[in-house]
Amino acid sequence: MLLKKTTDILASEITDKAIYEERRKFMTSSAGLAAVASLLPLRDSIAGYGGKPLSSTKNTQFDIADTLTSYDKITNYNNFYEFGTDKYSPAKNAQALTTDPWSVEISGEVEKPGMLHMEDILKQHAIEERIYRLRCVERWSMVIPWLGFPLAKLIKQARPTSKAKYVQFETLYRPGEMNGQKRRVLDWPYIEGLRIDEAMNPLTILAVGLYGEVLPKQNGAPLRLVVPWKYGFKSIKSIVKIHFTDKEPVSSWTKSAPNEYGFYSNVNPEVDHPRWSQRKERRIGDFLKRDTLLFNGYAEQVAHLYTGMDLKKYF
Ligand SMILES: Nc1nc2c(c(=O)[nH]1)N[C@H]1C(S)=C(S)[C@@H](COP(=O)(O)O)O[C@H]1N2
Ligand SMILES: [Mo]
Repeated sequence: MLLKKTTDILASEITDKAIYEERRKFMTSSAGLAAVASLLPLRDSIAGYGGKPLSSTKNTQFDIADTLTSYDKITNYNNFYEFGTDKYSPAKNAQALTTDPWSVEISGEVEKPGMLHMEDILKQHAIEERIYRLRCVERWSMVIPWLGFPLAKLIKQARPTSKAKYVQFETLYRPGEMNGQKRRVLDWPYIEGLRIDEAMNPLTILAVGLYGEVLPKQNGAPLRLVVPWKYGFKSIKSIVKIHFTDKEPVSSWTKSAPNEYGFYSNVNPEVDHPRWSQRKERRIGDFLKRDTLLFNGYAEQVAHLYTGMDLKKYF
């Protein structure tokens, strides 16, 4: 995500340069040869990156043929504004976050509001591995082997009332540990929202890990949303509150720039961002750009949610 216009241009230039430099270094170093192995498609759970292992069952229902992005890229090139506005700070700064103990408040239009403890969440839900694309609104994308479970399972437990039309999510507000929250780059806490049917869609998961291990802090430990057909910013990290409501939530990004970031934020090559086209994207690790797919390639699973809606109006 990007801030103001001038910072923006700067941020994307820095990003391109960093990728280029890194690539150049890679091409000319002896590490290049060894790293070729990591370019081969990895289709099995791979543990052993130093984090706490987490057992899971593979769910191949949504499998895609894309090559996985490396663990190194997934965990060192992040957007997590609570820990800084550049891509490289979260990997370092997020280590200050206390993620245990952790609990999530369930509130609003539900029959069973209350506090859920992270240990109980992990005990109650079978963890699956699912490989999903993630497309950032900034025109880069990754392929990530998540560990998680369908959000629908947690929602059903909470027993939403008939007034629960939307779900609002909130990230932790703890400026003592989240150094980025000392600056008002966004209106903290970070807020996101989904329509209840989007939240219940089988593709929508709460992630608790990646690459066979507990979620690294920079990727949103201990619990984050993953909504693969929407721009990356909808996939809110380090969730502490899930609130059910009859009103459309106003997300932090919509609040900061309503003409740029709408409630839906579905990946759509036909709907330009006011300042750039969304037709192409750079898969992190690739040199050439590729075409962006409608709903990030998940149209078959989710297009029905938007039948009859003008996607340019409801962007
Ligand atoms: N709380 C919070 N969640 C967040 C963000 C953030 O700044 N704060 N950034 C979003 C954006 S813009 C993207 S692209 C994804 C990045 O997820 P990743 O770092 O795991 O790839 O997280 C999203 N979730
Ligand atoms: Mo993003």
